[in-house]
Amino acid sequence: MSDTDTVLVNRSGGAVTITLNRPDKLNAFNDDMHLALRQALAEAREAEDARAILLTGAGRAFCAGQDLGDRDPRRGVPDLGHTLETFYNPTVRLIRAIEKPVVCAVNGVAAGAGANFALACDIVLAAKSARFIQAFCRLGLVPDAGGSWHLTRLLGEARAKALALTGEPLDAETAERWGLIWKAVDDEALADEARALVEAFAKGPTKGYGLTKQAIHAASTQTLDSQLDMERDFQRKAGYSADYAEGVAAFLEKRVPEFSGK
Ligand code: T3D
Repeated sequence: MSDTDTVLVNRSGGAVTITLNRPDKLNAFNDDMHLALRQALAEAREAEDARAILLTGAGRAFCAGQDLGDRDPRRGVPDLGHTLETFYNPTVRLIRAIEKPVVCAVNGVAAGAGANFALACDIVLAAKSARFIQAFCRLGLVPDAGGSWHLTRLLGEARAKALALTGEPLDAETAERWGLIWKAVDDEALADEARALVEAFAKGPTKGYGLTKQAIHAASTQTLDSQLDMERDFQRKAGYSADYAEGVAAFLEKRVPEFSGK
């Protein structure tokens, strides 16, 4: 790890903290940061002893979306469909597919794809001073990195359209009240609260968490009937896990469970 790394990775027990690290650019994405983030997420996904992930930003911002310095039209017109396919979409798909909790600590402004990467995570905590900005309309673009999907599902069409068409900043407390994020916390408490959450997840029943994520993801596209079948199948799998046996044993023995993640 060096100060010039665009993404910093820190492992503490089963908790992996991934920090976007271009603070001078408000952690805007260049190609290098895209690839480094994807590699860090993929490694955390694969490592059996990595059991929970925290994504956050260095400095005063979480992420200002695409680095617009790399999009100067005087140097040629970019194919943005290609950049979404190559850089943004694989990372959103990866975050959703990780069968471990992914927490996002939005430590400051989250704009454009930066806001929408946060929404792709499982649990979003934000500093009260943070703002979520669907900045795309200011550039003549459409919300990407899953934004049109997450905003609409989490907020409904009226609020999704208003945020996307006006580009108005949404403060963290309103985002919490509207159900866009889990919690807005005092700025000085954000890092500790996020770390505590991820450390708790890192000691939790990882297999059950993974299946829970999958079931909730499936819910928006399935009928109740199909969802009930899925719950039956997932519960069967969860019931065979070592963590289920440990959870029940700990309850019966009136002690705190020690989950292995298996
Ligand atoms: O292109 C594709 O591949 C398609 C995909 C697109 C995905 C997207 O994310 S499109 C949306 C891109 N992002 C934006 O439009 C946001 C642009 N930034 C802002 O609107 C503002 O910076 C913020 C609202 C985020 C924060 O405002 P403020 O006043 O707190 O900070 P600032 O002074 O504007 O920025 C501080 C520095 O960061 C400044 O650099 P300087 O002047 O100190 O050298 C600024 O230029 C730089 N910066 C901020 N955002 C970006 C950026 N540099 C490059 N790209 C940025 N996105």
